[in-house]
Amino acid sequence: MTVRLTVAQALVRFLARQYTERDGQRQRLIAGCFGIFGHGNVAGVAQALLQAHETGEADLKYYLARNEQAMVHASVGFARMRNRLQAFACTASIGPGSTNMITGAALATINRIPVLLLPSDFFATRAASPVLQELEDPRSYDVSVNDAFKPVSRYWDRIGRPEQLPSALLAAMRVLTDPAETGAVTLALPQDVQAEAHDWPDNLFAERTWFVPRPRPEPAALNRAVEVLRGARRPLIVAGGGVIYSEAGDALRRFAEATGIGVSDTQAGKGALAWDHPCAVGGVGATGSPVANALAREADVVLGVGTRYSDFTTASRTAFADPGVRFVNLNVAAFDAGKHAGISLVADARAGLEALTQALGGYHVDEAYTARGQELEARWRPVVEQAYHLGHQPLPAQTEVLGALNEFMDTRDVVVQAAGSMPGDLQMLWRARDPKQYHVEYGYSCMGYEIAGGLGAKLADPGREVFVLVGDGSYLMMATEIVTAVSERIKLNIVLVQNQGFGSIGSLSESVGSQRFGTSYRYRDPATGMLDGGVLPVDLAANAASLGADVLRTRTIGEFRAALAQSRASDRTTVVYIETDPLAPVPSSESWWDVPVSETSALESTQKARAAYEAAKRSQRMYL
Ligand SMILES: Cc1ncc(C[n+]2csc(CCOP(=O)(O)OP(=O)(O)O)c2C)c(N)n1
Ligand SMILES: [Mg+2]
Repeated sequence: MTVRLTVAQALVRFLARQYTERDGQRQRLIAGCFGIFGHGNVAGVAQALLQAHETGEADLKYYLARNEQAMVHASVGFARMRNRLQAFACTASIGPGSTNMITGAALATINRIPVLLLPSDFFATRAASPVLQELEDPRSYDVSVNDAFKPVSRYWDRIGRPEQLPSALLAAMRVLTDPAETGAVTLALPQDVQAEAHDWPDNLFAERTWFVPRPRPEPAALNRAVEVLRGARRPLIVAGGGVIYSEAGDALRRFAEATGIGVSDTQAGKGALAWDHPCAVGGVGATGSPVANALAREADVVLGVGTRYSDFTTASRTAFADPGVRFVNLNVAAFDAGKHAGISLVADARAGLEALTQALGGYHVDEAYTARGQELEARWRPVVEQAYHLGHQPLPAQTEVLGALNEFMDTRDVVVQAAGSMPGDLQMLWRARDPKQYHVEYGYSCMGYEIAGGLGAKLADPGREVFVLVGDGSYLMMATEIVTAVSERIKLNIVLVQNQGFGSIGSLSESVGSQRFGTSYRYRDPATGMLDGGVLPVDLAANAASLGADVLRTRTIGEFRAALAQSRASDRTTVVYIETDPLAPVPSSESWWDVPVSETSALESTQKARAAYEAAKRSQRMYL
């Protein structure tokens, strides 16, 4: 039996009938479709979505985004909240609509989060070429702007003929649902092919379940890992995002309790173990806590679980300073498990931790070593308390805003952030109580992720309050999805932190000898020729109100706390606005990040920074 549908209609019908299943729980794989229509998809995918809705046949709920990059971010926020078991599709018109998604694709792939991208493409027949927005590469008519998705996609295909669709769809679903391979999946859809009819075998549209595996470690690899761990005197766990996606928090806690090994976390892994668990030692690496970093420096064995060991996690390969340090890497992706010449333990985080707990029976670190972690932690806690309640004047410190939010939030509430000075402050200071509470996108650290990602997180779990933290720079880059939130009546709490520019890059600039050059949003001063004149007459709170959000302006931490309560009580998207001092003090992570400083310079500030850089660089090492 066959059924006659256009390529776009077949695509939508297929996507609506895909499911994932893990641990006996089954859910739709493609939960909905974000989109922005143009001539590339208005007659193809748009018609198919409309028809599916009107007939009630294989509906795929459509959400109109305001920016294509943002809709990919929202999809990532969604899929991350759903532990990669569900994803969104994104349809875009050809040309700029499609290429706007490339940044989102890179973000998804780097964070290992599934998203299905459906950029439109120029005519496969070339009947009207060059169509509006077609690239026209004189070397080859086969090239389109969508080729630029290739390096940032885990699967890429162009559907030049209807017959190619079934195999492309199966490959796309496989990659989306494979925890080791997942990321952005791109199916470029020429606009004429979208509208072309074909007779499809009807079993293409049978409900299909993609079983998300929990691969167990190979026994020999497990033995190798156990041998190294049994010999460890000062081991440390680095818990990454993989622990959370695998829902391995309990397995991690049981492993830590059985062995007494301290658990540090990465940006993606924070919350895997509640902050106040006796084995929790806080964030590790360049923006981590001095507790985890002291233990990392001394560690003889590092057990990385579900981590990709970014430069922030390893402090650019200076965090682990013991000359004989060895790595055991439990990861579902062999690529990550093999890093730092570690013992590769390719497995699902939960299955792997359970196997390790059993195989390591009887092993426990020395009491003295446990006591050392607890002692460091006891000294660190008052430092956090102080940062939370600094009483900085006249403007509050950002750490006070984060502290007030941390103290205000319920266990199940979610905080969303991505770029600027906040991810660092958060990784060091945030006290996460639930595996889904801390949602900081720090694989791509993309300014503009915050509001869009928050929208996706809220769509994924409407029962949780979502608190988006966004700096003025990120806000200016992409506040667009406030409008989507308003039109969909999706309630977000947005904390807008105004510090007149780039607090983060300002202090980084200072540390590399570049004197905060070009990092504040100020008038150009005619006397200096630099952007260090007066404060601009820019009112981001008024901007947010103009986009349809309720806005609460606050000046003090007391007002801020009251506004948070008001925002939570409301059912409308609310922006809580507060101005902070970008120069307020922040505790030190006692760590380092490799940002190369000019080797030669006419500026004294740069020369000084270079000397410090060379000294720090000496402690960097290859883990071989
Ligand atoms: C899209 C993008 N462009 C540039 C950067 C580099 N960058 C990192 S943080 C930052 C400034 C962020 O400003 P803001 O949101 O106000 O946060 P603040 O640093 O003031 O905390 C910049 C430009 C980035 N991460 N993402
Ligand atoms: Mg700022």
